[in-house]
Amino acid sequence: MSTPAIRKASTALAAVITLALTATACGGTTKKSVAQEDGGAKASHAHADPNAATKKGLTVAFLPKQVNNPYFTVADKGGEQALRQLGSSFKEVGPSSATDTSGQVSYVNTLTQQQVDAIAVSAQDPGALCTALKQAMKNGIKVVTYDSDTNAGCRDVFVSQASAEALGRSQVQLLGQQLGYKGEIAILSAAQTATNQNTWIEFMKDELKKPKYKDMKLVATAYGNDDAQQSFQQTQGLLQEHPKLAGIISPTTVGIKAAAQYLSGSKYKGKVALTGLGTPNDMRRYVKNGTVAAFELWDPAKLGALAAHAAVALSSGQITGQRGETFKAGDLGSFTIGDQGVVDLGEPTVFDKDNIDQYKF
Ligand code: RAM
Repeated sequence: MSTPAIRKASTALAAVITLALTATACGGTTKKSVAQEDGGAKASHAHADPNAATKKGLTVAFLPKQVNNPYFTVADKGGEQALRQLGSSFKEVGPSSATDTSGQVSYVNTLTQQQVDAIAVSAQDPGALCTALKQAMKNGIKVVTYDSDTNAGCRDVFVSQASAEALGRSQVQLLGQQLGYKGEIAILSAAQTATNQNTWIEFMKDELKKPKYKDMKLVATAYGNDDAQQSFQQTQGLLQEHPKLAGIISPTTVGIKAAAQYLSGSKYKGKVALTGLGTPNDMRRYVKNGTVAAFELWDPAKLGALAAHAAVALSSGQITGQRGETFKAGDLGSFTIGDQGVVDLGEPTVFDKDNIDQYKF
């Protein structure tokens, strides 16, 4: 799990290494990124050429956490469409369970054997895919993580839905507003190893330390594994074990939908607050029937499209994954790579009864 403390430490270490290497790398002018330092798999002398022609006829494989999760269906469709517009090919492979890390590893190995040009992967676990992904990169395959990252050294670029910090803090802020900043709360997450959910949860806990939340107490974190039935049962369990529970945050589209379904058919409807990350299509009925007041998300199709553009920009040599490099992503505009090779899609949208009908995903 990537905690703020760990990230700080690795950034500091990377800064030291960067200083030591700046004098020798690429004639003394090119700084090496964190991703390169702790990865060791990438060509250290690669230079980005922002004016290089965009390659066509590439094959980019999408490997979501879970193929039968509607969120990834929408995200990967966005990737497919962008690739079609760019003159390249899309394929999608992946496990049907969000806790099948060895399945994800096998898919990476197969894609490496097939010599695809790039892989866009949403990682079920930050470390489990690393050996396989480094092998892919050694074979010249560009690796983009999207939605859920690996450790920074195991990919070229992470295409993030929004700032992880903003996402984590804002879910607590939304629940705080709904509860008048009082009461016991719980988190219903996805898989216990999921990088994205775990990073957001760290920021939620940090947000809760602020004085304004002194009367809000996190009493439990449960894991529904992005499985509808398990998430439903975990919600039921949370309410049984914590009869004073006032609110739940579920930072997963599968979890929030299942929790809303449970609350909506129970005596807790309208009494126990629920927020988190959901799709407008899944949540519309629960907003309209008074189970949920407000929740948030980004546009998954745009996330997939941005991952596709990043993969093609990497394969074309327009970017290498270093901080400060920029690339164009069609209608989405121009993006700059930030610290640790992270690119943010943008700000999430908060949905409530007043705006939810404007969104159809
Ligand atoms: C689920 C997955 C995904 C996450 C969304 C919010 O579909 O866990 O990784 O980004 O929820």
